[in-house]
Formats: sequence, structure tokens, C-alpha cells
Amino acid sequence: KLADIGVTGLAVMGSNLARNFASKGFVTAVHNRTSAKTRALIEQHGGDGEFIASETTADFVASLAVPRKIIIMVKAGAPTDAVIDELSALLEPGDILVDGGNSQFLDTRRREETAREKGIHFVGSGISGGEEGALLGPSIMPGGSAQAYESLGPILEKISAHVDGVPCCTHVGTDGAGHFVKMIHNGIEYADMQLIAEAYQLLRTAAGLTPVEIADVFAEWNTGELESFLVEITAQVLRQVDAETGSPLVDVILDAAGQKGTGTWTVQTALNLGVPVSGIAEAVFARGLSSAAHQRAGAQKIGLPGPSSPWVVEDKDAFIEQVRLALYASKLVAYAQGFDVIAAGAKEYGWDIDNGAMARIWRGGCIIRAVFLNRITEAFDEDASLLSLLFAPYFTEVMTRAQDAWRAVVAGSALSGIATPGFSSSLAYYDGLRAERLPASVIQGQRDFFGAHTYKRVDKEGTFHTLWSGDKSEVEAS
Ligand code: NBP
Repeated sequence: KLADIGVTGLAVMGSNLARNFASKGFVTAVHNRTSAKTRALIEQHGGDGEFIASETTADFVASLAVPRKIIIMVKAGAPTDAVIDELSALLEPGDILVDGGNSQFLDTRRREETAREKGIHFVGSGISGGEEGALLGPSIMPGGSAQAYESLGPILEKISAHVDGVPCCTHVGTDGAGHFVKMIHNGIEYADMQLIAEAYQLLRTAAGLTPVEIADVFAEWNTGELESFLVEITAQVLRQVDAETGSPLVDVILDAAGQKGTGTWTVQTALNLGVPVSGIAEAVFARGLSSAAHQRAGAQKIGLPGPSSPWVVEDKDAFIEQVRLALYASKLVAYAQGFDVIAAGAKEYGWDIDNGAMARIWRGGCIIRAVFLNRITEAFDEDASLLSLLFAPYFTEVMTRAQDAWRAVVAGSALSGIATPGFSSSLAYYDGLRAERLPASVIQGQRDFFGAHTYKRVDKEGTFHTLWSGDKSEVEAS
């Protein structure tokens, strides 16, 4: 008997994914560089389904039915290249090689091109949901050729998360499109987490709520339009008491946020594409600031001045509602910006990405799963060429309803010295987007002054330059 699918790389993600395949009835070939891990998987979980374990790469390849379908789940970067090289030498035209790791989409484009020259279908696939998702149903974002998806897709759809019976997996687009969309997903995740953390900070500092009280607030929010995995788990984190000290765990955890780099990739990519992603960028920068231990200690030491009076919230219930609305509005901005990068990436790299379908496959399995993704899908289904998510009537209504609260929260945090980079920058983006006139005309004037960079006029066609160091008359630039 030959295997339907193979997984190489059996650390937490790979072994859970292999168990997921096997438990869904697929004969699953498994392999790992260090074969002790392969043996451990079979010993501990061999009963999950039908596995074919191999110690060598050659045996692993030989154990698969043709066309072979292999998922690589090893560390992104050089290890992934090494595994691709080793496997490619053993594969035949028509075989499908999937990279399920967190690879940079430009690496995926390069690898796909090389594989294509050998007739091998290379599929860079985003997989989200961490170890639990891999085992029970992740959100899967496969790129690569449509032809590869025809035979690979049904297998991936079967092991993916399902919401309302719909799989959280769809063909995203060619070559690196899957890893691109996974990267944006992670960027949005950064923003979402930062915004929830800012909401916590406001409730704690301005309203004086305890972590457990804030957990109750989040649990309540999780029954409404903010219902999402991240809000739900934040409530659980806030409820946790440290066994050693008896303090809320959140007070014992060092306030220095780590990162693995996918948020940075999103921002770098957006910068390259010229798309503002302030919400995501601020989230990445906020993690950076949190980890700048020496500078933060230095600021404490010299006592950098803050405002003289703290924020005294009178009506706590009203304030909680304001923070909820500020969170919702800021979150929408982060998603709108994320989808803007997807649109710009699709244009730049020639992908045909269905934004509504992306929101649909993020509804389950992944970290940013949330009820309001349904509304995003509906918005793009209604108008696939939506210029901004914020222009969809449903979301415009949210902004109408939320903006006063959002402004009050941002103003209050500025006056009382509570850092809310996510809330504040999202509001600034929103007001910039709305503005009929922006001070960019001043910038164009400055650029023309010092660099003769020219400008366009509102009242006629053409490109112009003012002779700033001459008689200050305007000339038409060629
Ligand atoms: P790791 O990222 O920790 O990678 C460990 C695996 O890579 C082991 O199987 C190891 O084999 C293998 N490996 C390495 Br390292 N170098 C190798 C080489 N030169 N040749 C062959 N194999 C090599 O595992 P993970 O945390 O399970 O993640 C796997 C992938 O999934 C990564 O790309 C990760 O970014 C991505 N991902 C992870 C999560 C998550 O929540 N952890 C979520 C989504 C995506 P060995 O056993 O012989 O050392």
C-alpha cells in the first residue's frame, strides 16, 4: 500500500499535521531528519490512523503514491532549502511539494520557479493555528498552481478547520500567494493583539479595574461583535493566578513582547509596495519598545516627565463601552490596511486573490478567527473591487457608531499619558483617509523647493516647478 500524503519534519507542527491526516483516513507517510522523532510519533500516536514511517528520504519518497504529495514542515530558511533540494532530486515531474512552514513569500516564488523548471509543482502554503490547529484543523492558505490544487486541495480541505461546514482552506493564488496571505494574516494578528493589550491597559489604568474584572469585560465582549479567539484567550490569560506569588499572572510576566519576524515582514512588504499599514507597524514597534529594556530602565531612572494628573474615569460602564468601540474601530482599520496590502501584492505579483475568500478561510483554525470575518466576506462578496474595507456600508456604520468613543479614548490616553499607539495611529489613518485635503501639498512644495521635485496642480494638467531661488515664477516641467 502506498501513502496518500507524506509529511517530513516531525517537530510539533509536522507531527500534529501528520496525525490530523491519518485520523482523517489518509495513509500518511512520515519522515524526520532525526529518526528518533519518527519512531516517537509512531510509538505514541501510531493508533491515530495508518502511517508509513521511513528512516531515509529515499524510502520516504518511495512510500508515496504517484503523483507524490509531500508536505515539508521544517524550520523556515536554509533548512527548508536543504530539504527541498534533497527531495527534488528524488521526485518526478507531476509530483507536488508543499512547504507548510512560515517561509517568506519571495523565497517561495524563487523555489516555485526552480521546481517548475523540473516539472514539479511547488506549493507554498500558509498554515495557521499553532500546534492545536495543526492537529484539530488549521486554516490553510495554499499557493502554487491551480493544477496542483486540483489533487492536493481536497486533502487539505478535509484536514482544515470548518466553519458552518465550509473548509478554512482555498487556493489563494499562484507561486508565493499563499505565503503572502499568511504573512498578512500574521501582521493583522500583531495588530489585533496590540489593540486588545491597549484596551486592557486603559481598563486597568484609567478605570482601575483588576485583571479578573477585565477578564469579565473581555468575556462579555466575546459574546458580541468582538467575538474572537484572541479576545477569548485574553480573558483566560487575565484570570490566571500565579501559583508561586498568588498575584495575577499578568503582573508577574515580564512586559517584553517577543516576535519571530512575520510582523516585520508584513511591514517591510507594505513599505516596498507603498501601502500604509500603520496599525500593524505600530504593533511591531510597540513590541520593539517593550523589549528595549535598557532604554525603558533609563527612562525610569531619570523620570521622564508625564502629565501631572491621571485619568479619573467617573462612569466605568460608559468608559468600558467607549474602549470597546475604540477597539472595534481600530481593529477594522488594521484589517482594512491588511487587505490593502493583499490587493497591492496581488497587483504587483500578478495574483488573482479573492479577498472575501481569504476572510472566509480565516474564520476558523487560525489565531485571528473572529465572528466579524463573516461581515468582511459579505462586504467583498457584494463588491469585490471595494477600494477600502471601511467603505462597505456595514463597516461605515460601525465607524459612525464608534468614532466619538474612539476619539474620546485616544484624547484621554494622550492627556493622561497612557501609550495607545494602535488606537491613536488607527484614528490618525482614518482621519487622513477621510480628509478632503491633506497637508501633502505642503510636502510637495517643500520637495519642489529643495530638490526641484516638481508638483501637479489641482486646476490643470501638467507638471510644474517654481523657480524658488529665482524670480519665484512657475514653469511647466518637461
Ligand atoms: P521547527 O521550526 O522547530 O523545526 C524543527 C524541524 O526542522 C525538525 O523536524 C528538524 O529536524 C527540522 N530540520 C531542521 Br531545524 N534543519 C533541518 C535540515 N537541515 N534538514 C532537515 N530537517 C531539518 O518546527 P515547528 O515549530 O514544528 O515548525 C515547523 C514549521 O511550521 C516552521 O516553518 C514554522 O515556522 C511553521 N509554523 C509553526 C507554527 C507553530 O505554532 N509552531 C505555526 C505555524 C507555522 P530534526 O528533528 O532532525 O532536528
